[in-house]
Amino acid sequence: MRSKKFNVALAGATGAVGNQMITCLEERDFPVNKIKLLASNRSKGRELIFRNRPFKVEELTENSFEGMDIALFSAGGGTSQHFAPHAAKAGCVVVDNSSAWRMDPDVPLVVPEVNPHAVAGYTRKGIVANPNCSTIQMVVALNPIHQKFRIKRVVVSTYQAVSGTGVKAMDELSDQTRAIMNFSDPELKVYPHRIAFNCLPHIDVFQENGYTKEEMKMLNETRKIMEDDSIQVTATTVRVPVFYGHSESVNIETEAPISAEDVKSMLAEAPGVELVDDPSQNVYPMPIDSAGQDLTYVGRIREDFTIPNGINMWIVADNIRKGAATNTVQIAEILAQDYL
Ligand code: 25A
Ligand code: L14
Repeated sequence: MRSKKFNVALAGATGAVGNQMITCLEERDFPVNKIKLLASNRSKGRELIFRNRPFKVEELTENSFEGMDIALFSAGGGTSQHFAPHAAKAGCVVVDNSSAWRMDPDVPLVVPEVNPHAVAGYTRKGIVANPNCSTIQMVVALNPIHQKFRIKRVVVSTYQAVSGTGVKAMDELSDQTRAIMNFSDPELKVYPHRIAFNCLPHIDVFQENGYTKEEMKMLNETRKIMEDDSIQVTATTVRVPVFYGHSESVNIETEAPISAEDVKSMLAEAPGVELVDDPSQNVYPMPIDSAGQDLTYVGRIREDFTIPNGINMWIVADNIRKGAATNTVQIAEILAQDYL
């Protein structure tokens, strides 16, 4: 046991992810000496509780990081782009939850169950990136299979919770649901269409190639984390009216012959994974059971009989916990234990 403690800054502390980061630091007993809660000037002065003590939220500025050791960022891409280099310059290592730095070749992109060794690369820019939520839960489940059977291609469709978009989107789903049940007109603020009682095949912005940015992240980030540019991923990402927990229907094709039993026995042992697969008892992963948990749940594992080496499965995790806050704090734990 190391007794060293760290000064920790949270940028975006008042958001859906930032709030959960506070809880994760508490639950995992992260060695915090001082904590500093940062957000935009809208939240300045608000009080948040850490370890039963109130702390005032301060406005995030370029000078917020003097004397801090580790900063966890979840305040959106633009904020990270601007402020992370200021933190790094002050000698404060950043673990960034936004999409801003993920594909920078000088910034490691880390899922602790898959590529913990990559954290070592933090020295190049003083930044480690936390992957996209949909990518994290997919690679936690697929990496053990890839190591043994070589995955050639992945076809994935996601069913993503509104909490990924932040607090405003959770309010939108509740407000619209309430409005519709009261026979009044639902208001549109965050999403371009109604999300209550609907599904939107649209997450993040559309690109010229017809895919959304979220869909392209699932290809590019998977390759970087699994350290294999030969793996193919084609994705359709869909927003569903669920508050917490992303679900994914995943089809894989492997180089080596593979059976459903192979996958079940591997995933039963895999770090960060829980097998939830007993269809005869109506047992399979669901987002409502994943909420508030840190594991990635996998079920409906079966052979794809339309190709030689194919498997279908259903992967579920809490997008705000394992998909964001927990994974970020796990990266910070590696930094604290092995590097700082
Ligand atoms: O660019 P990205 O990476 O794609 O990220 C986009 C958004 O996704 C969320 C996060 O939203 C982010 O803003 N996010 C990021 N990574 C994520 C991940 N891996 C992720 N979600 C899931 N998985 P969020 O709502 O969770 O968090 C927003 C936080 O960021 C703070 N913030 C925003 N701009 C900032 C800033 N902090 C410092 N400087 C800036 N320039 C934001 O603080 C929040 O903590 P806040 O003070 O802006 O909001 C406090 C409360 O006020 C509400 N609110 C937001 N906007 C307004 C507002 N109230 C009034 N008017 C507004 N215009 C918020 O709901 C919040 O409760
Ligand atoms: O981290 O669900 O790249 O709207 C951006 C889209 C987080 C989730 C990221 C959403 C995502 C967000």
